[in-house]
Amino acid sequence: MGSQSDWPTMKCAARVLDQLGVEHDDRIVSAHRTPDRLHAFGKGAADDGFKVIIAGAGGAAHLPGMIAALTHLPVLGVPIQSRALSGLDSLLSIVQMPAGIPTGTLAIGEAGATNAGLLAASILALSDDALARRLQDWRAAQTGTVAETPSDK
Ligand code: RP5
Repeated sequence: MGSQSDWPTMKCAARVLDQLGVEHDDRIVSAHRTPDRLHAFGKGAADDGFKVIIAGAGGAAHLPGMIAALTHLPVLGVPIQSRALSGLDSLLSIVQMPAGIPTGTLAIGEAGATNAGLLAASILALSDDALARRLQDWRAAQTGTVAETPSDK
């Protein structure tokens, strides 16, 4: 993620990966404030054993696209809900990538972070049958939480 301030949102991705038993490494890498860290991380990610990268950033959200420019690994971008423009700035910064450097773009905020975790797990599950079963179980459990009728709690 681009900042410590992104962590409350990006925790949602970490939480779902924990639930699915997927190992993850949570880091702050800012495209603007730590460009050398960004370059080293993006260039080294594949050799360092990463398989999928979830990049959350807000405002002028260049982090996902810049990481995608530096690695062939799949990059999933999460637009953080910014204070000034509610995340529309983040969304547009991430989604409009030029042809040739794909960056998957999720929804703004916590839903996007949760779904980025699930999507990363789906990608990893293509070559991990046990994870595929855990993912199916997770989805079934979610379905089981949805009541057929509303209640006054
Ligand atoms: C981006 O700037 C970060 O991803 C964050 O969403 C936004 C604001 O960062 P802070 O000023 O809160 O550190 O780089």
